[in-house]
Amino acid sequence: MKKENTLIVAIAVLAAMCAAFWVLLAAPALTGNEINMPVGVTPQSATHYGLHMIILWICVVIGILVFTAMFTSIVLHRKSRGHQAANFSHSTKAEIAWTIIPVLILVGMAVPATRALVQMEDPSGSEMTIKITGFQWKWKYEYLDEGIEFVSSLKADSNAARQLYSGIDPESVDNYLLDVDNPLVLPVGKKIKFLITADDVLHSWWVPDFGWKRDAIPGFINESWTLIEQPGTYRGQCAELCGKDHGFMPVVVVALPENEYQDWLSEQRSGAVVESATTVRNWTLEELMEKGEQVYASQCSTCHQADGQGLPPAFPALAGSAIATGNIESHLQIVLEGREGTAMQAFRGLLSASDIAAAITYTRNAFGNETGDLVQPAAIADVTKG
Ligand code: HEC
Ligand SMILES: [Cu+2]
Repeated sequence: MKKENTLIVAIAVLAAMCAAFWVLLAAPALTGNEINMPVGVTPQSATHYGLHMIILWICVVIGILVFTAMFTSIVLHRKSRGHQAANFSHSTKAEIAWTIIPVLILVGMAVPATRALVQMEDPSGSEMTIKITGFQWKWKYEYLDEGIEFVSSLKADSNAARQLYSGIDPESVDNYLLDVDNPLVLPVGKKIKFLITADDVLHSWWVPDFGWKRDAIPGFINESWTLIEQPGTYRGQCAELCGKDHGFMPVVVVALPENEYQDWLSEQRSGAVVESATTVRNWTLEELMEKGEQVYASQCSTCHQADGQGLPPAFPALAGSAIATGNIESHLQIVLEGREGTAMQAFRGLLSASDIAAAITYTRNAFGNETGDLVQPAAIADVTKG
């Protein structure tokens, strides 16, 4: 009779645990929310997903065995039933078993885990290299083999909606806080090496569908790689708390088939030609103000604020600022070279000559700074080249 009872309770506990587990697994299908990690679109992400599933199932089996034994003993061998404790001590067989079995399980898990680590750390055989630099609060991408580079920051509609008291419903913005002005465009089916660093503080470049994230550390260059298997748009975020706008520097990667990627590359190259033509001609004050307003909104307003009032003492106001209304030389100096040891970064090499000229012209004439001064892209190009 007693043996039968034990069996019944054990089966009941087992059944309850299996039921609970299946409810957990089925929940995402029922609610539409994915609780498992994504399978992703790269060899690494597939490896990580497989590894994660193997280890999950090992844990599930161990969990069911341990909890079944535990609850069976608690229920059937309880004191109120008058159960007598066994009084043996030491069992060499049991000790050998509970040492060897866990060691085997751990070794069994270490083999695929080590393989995944080795795969992750091996950028050999890559066909192109992208350098990624984290800034407060944007990413700069350099195509080292192509001589193309640009800055990628939060898209204007997200940026407008996220301002305090903007009155804009975030639900009305597509991909709110997960969209950028210039996504990183990459070809599919090519092994791509990344060199990842930062200009100011720690950041971390993370696209969940690629299966890894890598810290961006000032003064260090971290390496990683990817091989995107499916065309598409993949979104991620900065994954290292990097200051007040950490939540506003998303990562967007657009993966294109090789021929479309080549088209994009040649478009970028002709864009560079257009940009050098714009630096040669003279701009009007209206043109510079119009462009300057956009550049200011995407590059400067996170710190100096949309109305130019800044957030003193950390971020000075540009409205009425001695530098923004004073001598142009020192204004150029701080915008091009930044200010060592502060969040004011060097925009030389980060923005194009026409962007910098427009931002400076704009800040010298907006927010009541009516200097009437106008800085030409050609003047910036002269300084930044020389
Ligand atoms: C990440 C934050 C940040 C961003 C983005 C930023 N600045 Fe600054 N800026 C600062 C800080 C901090 C200072 C104060 C530096 C110091 O202590 O001297 C500053 C100082 C300045 C000053 C001098 C103001 C004064 O009166 O002392 C000017 C001009 C200026 N920034 C222009 C710009 C322009 C133009 C842009 C966009 C192209 C920009 N900044 C983007 C943080 C920022
Ligand atoms: Cu960051």
